[in-house]
Amino acid sequence: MRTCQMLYPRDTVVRRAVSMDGMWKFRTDQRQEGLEKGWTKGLPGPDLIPVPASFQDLYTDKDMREFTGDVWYETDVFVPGEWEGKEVAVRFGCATHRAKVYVNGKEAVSHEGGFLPFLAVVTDTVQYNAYNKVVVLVNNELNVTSIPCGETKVLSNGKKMSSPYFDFFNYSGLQRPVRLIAYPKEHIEDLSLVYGFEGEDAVVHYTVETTGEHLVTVDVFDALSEKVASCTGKEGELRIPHVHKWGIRDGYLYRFVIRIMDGDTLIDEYYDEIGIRTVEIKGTDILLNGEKVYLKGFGKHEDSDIVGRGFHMGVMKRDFECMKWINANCFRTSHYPYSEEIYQMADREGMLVIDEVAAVGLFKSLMNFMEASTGKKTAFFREDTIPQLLEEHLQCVEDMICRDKNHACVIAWSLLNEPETTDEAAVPYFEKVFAKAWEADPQKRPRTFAMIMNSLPHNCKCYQFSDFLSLNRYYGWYLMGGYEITDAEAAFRKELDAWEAKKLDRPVVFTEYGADTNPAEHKLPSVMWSQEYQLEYLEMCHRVFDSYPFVAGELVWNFADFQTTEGILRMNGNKKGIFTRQRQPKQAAYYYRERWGGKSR
Ligand code: GCB
Repeated sequence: MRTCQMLYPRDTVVRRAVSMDGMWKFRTDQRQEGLEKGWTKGLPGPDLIPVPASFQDLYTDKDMREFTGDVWYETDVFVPGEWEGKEVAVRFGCATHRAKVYVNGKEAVSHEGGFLPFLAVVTDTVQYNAYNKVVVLVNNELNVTSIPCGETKVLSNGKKMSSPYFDFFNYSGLQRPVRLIAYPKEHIEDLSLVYGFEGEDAVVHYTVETTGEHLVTVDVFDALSEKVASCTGKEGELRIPHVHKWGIRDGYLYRFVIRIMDGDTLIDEYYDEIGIRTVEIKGTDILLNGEKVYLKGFGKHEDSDIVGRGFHMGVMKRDFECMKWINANCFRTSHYPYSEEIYQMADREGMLVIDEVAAVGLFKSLMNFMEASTGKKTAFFREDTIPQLLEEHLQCVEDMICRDKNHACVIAWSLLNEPETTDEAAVPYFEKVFAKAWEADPQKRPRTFAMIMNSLPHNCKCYQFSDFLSLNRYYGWYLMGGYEITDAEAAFRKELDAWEAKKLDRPVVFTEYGADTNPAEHKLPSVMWSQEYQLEYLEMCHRVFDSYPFVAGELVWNFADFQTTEGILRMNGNKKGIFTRQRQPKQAAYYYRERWGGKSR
């Protein structure tokens, strides 16, 4: 278990969190000579780049944008003398896809996986009251044993190139905030919460993990800072009278303050802002606080001009404003866990989130979403690389749930995107992944995975694992697009009839449907890629959704246009956005604003 590094860094009486964001030294390592040449002690060259950001779109040179291999970052950080006696660590929001961290020339940690936080504990390596050198070696190569999956090609000129098995640009680097943190030696490692309601009150069962045996206290404060409940012990029950439940566009948060006490002496203190709500599936309904909700919103990406996948507070704010304007209530963190600040914002804004782990590309193809439509099978889960991939996948599921389990906004876990499911060999793999999520989540939230076009009622071997079915469907785009759209609608209905006939008694959510649209293209009558066709396509899909009572949500693909690898199917990126990459509305956005504003299924 790597629990303690998942707590979001906060300042309290006995904890410190200092931002290390800013301009860092940077260097690509084409010939992989950095280690030999001693770059762990400091980088040659004057180049500086911002952290957090993806490095790819900052330069004007194509070799930099496409760079695949090792890149190095360096900064100096001052460690205050008064921190001596505490644990000291550098906390990375993420390093994509893997990293080794060196502090004052010594390796502090090595981490695999590009979308979750990790700590380099440096208590005994740093010099106090002095500047310390932090060097990070980041590698962004894709392969089939780490998630997401892909390949690294070597071109005839010797340069490497990323070939993702997925449809988003392989942005990488230090893309999220980095902080220097200090916390007590005996400390709080984890907090888990489970909610129930009794009349007007909430009953909150809590568990606190600490590294010692001193007394633990928990106090709960409402939004006016009035204490509303308290309890002692590592495990217990808190009763919050007249609870203000967290809900859609009603992001009411309580402050939970946890302390470790030695008599009157404070050993550790941590707090979190918590929304109290329940989520469950009942028959074909998704219930929030016991009431049926219909999910309206998007599959998103962390993606914007210049900073790529880098966390940018302005972009986050704009995205939430656009989602509220259009009357959305939900988004999926396709196709990886997002930066922690985004979940905090969703908690505050009362926005529902389906949290997805980066298990995308588990289908051996560079264009899986295309080839799958043709019914192609690849026997992905029969490869001998699968045990290693599974190990990594399970670790990421555990880390994601550990990081995000206390967010009210997270209503479900998406454990894979568009894996191959038509081969029996997938079944034992799925079994383990779904069991891991169940075991890791104290709230036992619904689990799902996003199903590719060829995972159909008659051939999908894995849908039974999902508490609600998540369908990615492109009838009328990849299949039977344009004037054939009437046949697309008939085929779409035929598939849904076949799901209905299975009497699954579970909700179905459309986690993807969409049509590429050039915002500059208008054409009457419509052609594919025009704004008019996007609307016709969406209206067709909605006619279908509205005819089946077990449909519990529609998350259109995508919130905004986003960058992908270049190719003949992508015009400088995927254009299925309802907003442009600059977050301006396409015509379809006004249509959604009306549909979602009025919809109460
Ligand atoms: C999918 C994938 C998504 C793609 C999308 C598309 O099925 O899950 O990553 O971007 O289709 O636009 O083709």
